[in-house]
Amino acid sequence: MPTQKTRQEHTETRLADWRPYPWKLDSTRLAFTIAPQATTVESTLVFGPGENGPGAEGPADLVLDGAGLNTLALTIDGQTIDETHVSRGEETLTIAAAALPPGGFTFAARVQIDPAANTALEGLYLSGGIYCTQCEAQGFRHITWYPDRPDVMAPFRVRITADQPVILSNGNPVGQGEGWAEWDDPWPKPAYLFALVAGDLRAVSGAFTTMSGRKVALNVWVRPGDEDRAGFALEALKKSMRWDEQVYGREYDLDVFNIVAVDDFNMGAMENKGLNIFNSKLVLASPETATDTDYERIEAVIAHEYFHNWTGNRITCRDWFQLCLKEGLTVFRDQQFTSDMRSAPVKRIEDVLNLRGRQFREDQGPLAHPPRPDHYQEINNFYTATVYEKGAEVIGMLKRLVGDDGYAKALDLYFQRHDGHAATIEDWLKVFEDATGRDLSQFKRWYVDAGTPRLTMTEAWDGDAGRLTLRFTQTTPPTPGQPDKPPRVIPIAVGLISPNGDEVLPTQVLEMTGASQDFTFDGLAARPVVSVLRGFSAPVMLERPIDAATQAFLLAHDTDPFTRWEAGRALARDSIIAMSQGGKPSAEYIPAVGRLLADTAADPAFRALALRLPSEEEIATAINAAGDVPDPDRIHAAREALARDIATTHRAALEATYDAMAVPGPYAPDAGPAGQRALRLAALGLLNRIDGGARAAALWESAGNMTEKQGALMALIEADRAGDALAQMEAQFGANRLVMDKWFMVQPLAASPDRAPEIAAALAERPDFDWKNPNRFRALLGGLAANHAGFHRADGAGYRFYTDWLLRLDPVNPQTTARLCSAFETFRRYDPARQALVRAELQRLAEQPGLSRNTAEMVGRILG
Ligand code: 0A1
Ligand code: ZN
Repeated sequence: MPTQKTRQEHTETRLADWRPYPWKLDSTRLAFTIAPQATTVESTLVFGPGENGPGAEGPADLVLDGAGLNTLALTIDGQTIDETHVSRGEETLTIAAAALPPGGFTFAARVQIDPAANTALEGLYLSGGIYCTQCEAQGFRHITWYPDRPDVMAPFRVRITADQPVILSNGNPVGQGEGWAEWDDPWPKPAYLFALVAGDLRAVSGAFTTMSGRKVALNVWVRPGDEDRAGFALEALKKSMRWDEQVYGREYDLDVFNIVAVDDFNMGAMENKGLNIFNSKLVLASPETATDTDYERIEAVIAHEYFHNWTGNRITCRDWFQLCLKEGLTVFRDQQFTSDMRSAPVKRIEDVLNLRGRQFREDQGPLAHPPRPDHYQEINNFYTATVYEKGAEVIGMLKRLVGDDGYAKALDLYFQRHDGHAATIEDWLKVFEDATGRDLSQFKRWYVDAGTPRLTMTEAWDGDAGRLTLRFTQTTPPTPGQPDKPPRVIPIAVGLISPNGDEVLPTQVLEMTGASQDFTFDGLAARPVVSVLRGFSAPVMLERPIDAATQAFLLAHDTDPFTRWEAGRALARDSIIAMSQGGKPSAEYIPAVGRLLADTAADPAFRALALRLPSEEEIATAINAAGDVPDPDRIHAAREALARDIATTHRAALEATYDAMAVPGPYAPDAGPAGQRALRLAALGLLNRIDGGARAAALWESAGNMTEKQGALMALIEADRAGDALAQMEAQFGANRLVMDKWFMVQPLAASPDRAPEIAAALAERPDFDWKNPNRFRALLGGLAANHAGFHRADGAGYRFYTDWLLRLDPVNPQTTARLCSAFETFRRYDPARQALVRAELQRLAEQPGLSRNTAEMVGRILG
């Protein structure tokens, strides 16, 4: 009987199967003739013998990737290829070795593609009349036949004919005329970094002189009419270029750097060589349309994409399993940049909140995977918080372990050794080993093991000897496919504080390597309070027996801003958990909030973070981690009750804070005034619980910027009196897509849970719910999913609505559909009735005929 292959065997790609490409691609020439339904692509690829291919291992076939191409011609050295030498797979074309001169040959193809029909937004597509491309991870195969893998790198020369005023590609412009342009990119690159843009665009331009004195032309390309919202992005680009020179010694390497904003984009932005393409929400900003958070994110993403020029483009990834090589490092670099531009402690707290909210959640559920996975079905499903944010945390730990000098030496060696190549995590760790002499074999576990370690700390105090012993124990729960986890290297930053509040031991990094390990501190006059995991020195969950009074002490006295904030957070979290389980808030918490409000010397941005209550999602996560079943309705009620208690107790101080934090004068998106606005809105959020929305209504009327407008609007929705404000916003901004995305998002997000799914459903009926636009789709569905009690409503209305729309989007845009499936990744935390409801929805997805590979993989993994 023939053996039947399982579906999984058919579709899974494994790291262990990677082999070098047998041919060397010396150059790539492309000629595009652009038309909406029939764009012609002519490609000329010059191949030479590969280092590991013909000669070394004998003659090799030429395997090219392609998907959805209408192939018009295929030649080798100008001769049509005999069909007997060609075989076709699902997404491949194989030309037999017998048809290939072993010393090298030129492969040429002519294909036709249909950008207007491309709703998946992979390859060449149209966004609001602008032709643009998205080729990471495997979009280039939708453009033409090619070795679409990151380790095949070549210089590109591209000629584009299009009836469009602006025509762009990678590299430097080498010629242009009426309806055509030619671009040359001398830096060898893989296909995923290719880009093309053609359309009616306007540039907001500037210039940058590099450290060696070369002048670079900078352009931010936007649609006519959007020019006045592109200046901030341009300035952020200049700051990024300077920072990368000053901090990493990295200089830009072309004559021009172009950024293009498009409205239809599956992700945030893309680092195509010399031609970054951005989701317009990460470029366009004005005080009236963008919030402080938007401005900070634009600055960070502009930096992120620019930094990829070295960490991603000049040094790329050998294969997609190494994705965190470029993404973890580039996130780490953009985090460093933001810390330097703004407040480092505030940035660290924000990053930890994001990590815990998205990555810890991922690590605790069925989608858990290591930063470097070793198998996948659909690579686009691995652009995850684990690859990006945990990938960055791992680099932060490495830097903590080897020190700043060791890190700088290792990075210099990395750029020197791997420039122009496609590298691996092994290469990355080797430069650290070679530069510092350390053995990183145990450290590598962070890259290859999934799951968040649980770190337990207990204390033993010997008063006679003046000795404190800290015992740490680590365990990592099983994750899919990885039942047992050996111990990891964990850098644990510790400080000791004397009972009078003075620091007796400044921060020290303890290096834990065993499953259980003791660290001793001698010569102590009195038992100190331990401040542990300072700066969040490792991405672990820390458990320690600690009473509320000690937490309050740390909130008052800790010199490390992260652990200080964390102490207050723990008090708030424990209070809400206790209340949701029928108990009372910690007696320490509400007085501690009073002290925080009185501490006017502290940075407003820090105080805003400390004042903000943990989200319902965070509470559910904590209840689940403690082995209990979270009840979304009770969590919601408890959080509301605590907010009301705080507002009632501290009304006067909150009002004073609200008034004091008004920012006079014109709007500036800088960290200082943004922090004041954040604190003001945090105070408003609490007061809103007891003033019936009066203050929010007044702020809505007076606010001159979107930060305060959106804050007021959310508060008005929570107070159930937002009707007029929503109508005004629609009247004023109905034609502005980005502002209307906010309008669609805040309504299901801030609505009372008992109405959120119905509100989302009503919004989905509107003609301006342009659901094929990923931003609009994510605004509405993401807004609902972020309303914890609303999404998880016991009758399953949230789950049903959400699934109905995933089913509708999947055939149109599989990538965005698959990403949004992660809303269900936590379903096993909840009670059996909710679990059954989610399971039924996931089943409904799984059984949909023709479900995309992207979504099928996500649903399959979540169902387990
Ligand atoms: N490399 C980009 C993110 C990105 C990834 C995939 C995309 O399409 C599937 C698009 C963009 C970054 O890290 O910014
Ligand atoms: Zn990136």
